[in-house]
Amino acid sequence: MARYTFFTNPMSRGWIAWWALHEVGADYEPVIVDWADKPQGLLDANPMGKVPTLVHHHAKENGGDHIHVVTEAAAICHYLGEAEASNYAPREEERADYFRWLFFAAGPVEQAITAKAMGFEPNQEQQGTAGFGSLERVVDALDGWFSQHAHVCGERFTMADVYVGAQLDWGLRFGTLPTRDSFKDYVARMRARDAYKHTEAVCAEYMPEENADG
Ligand SMILES: N[C@@H](CCC(=O)N[C@@H](CS)C(=O)NCC(=O)O)C(=O)O
Repeated sequence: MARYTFFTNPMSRGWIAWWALHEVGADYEPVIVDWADKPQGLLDANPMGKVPTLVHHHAKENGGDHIHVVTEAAAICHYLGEAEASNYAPREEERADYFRWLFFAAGPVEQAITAKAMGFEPNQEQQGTAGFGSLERVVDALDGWFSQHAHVCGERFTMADVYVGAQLDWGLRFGTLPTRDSFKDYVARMRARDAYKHTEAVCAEYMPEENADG
């Protein structure tokens, strides 16, 4: 049995965890989820029935014989960095930037993009209550950071770049984020990574035919 069972779908946020699995070189078995007929194994692991969902099998021979379930793409990125003892987990001096932007991307960035896509734009008063403020403020904050830093933690790539990079990548690809030079440069660096390119190739194999070219 593979070390991880990975519930995913090629047309989903599962892509982020897929990329993370490849960055750390994890041993995993993908289970492609049909939205209309979700496998019981997914529903048992995650009552939300959402992907990505990762099941970490701890083998008896390693003193284990139990599983750990990790959901939420951002959590999966970090978990894999630690569990696989990856060089991409944050170092002591990187933790502030790492957690700050990882949580910023999973919270305010995701909420701001979703709210706008669904037709909700908070007025001035509502911006004080909405955790993301407004999409413009979120975008300016990210632009400010990536105009000064090559990665979330500066010079070095970490697992936070998988999540933040995927958010910006998708934002530019689908036009849900405005184009800024800093975003384009950062995303180009992410797309040039071997694990990113490998994920594109692997994912394409599972893509339904009508979406395979685009
Ligand atoms: N907060 C979750 C969101 C996961 C999510 O919404 N996944 C969607 C696909 S992108 C899904 O599984 N949708 C199927 C459903 O809700 O039934 C994360 O960041 O991983």
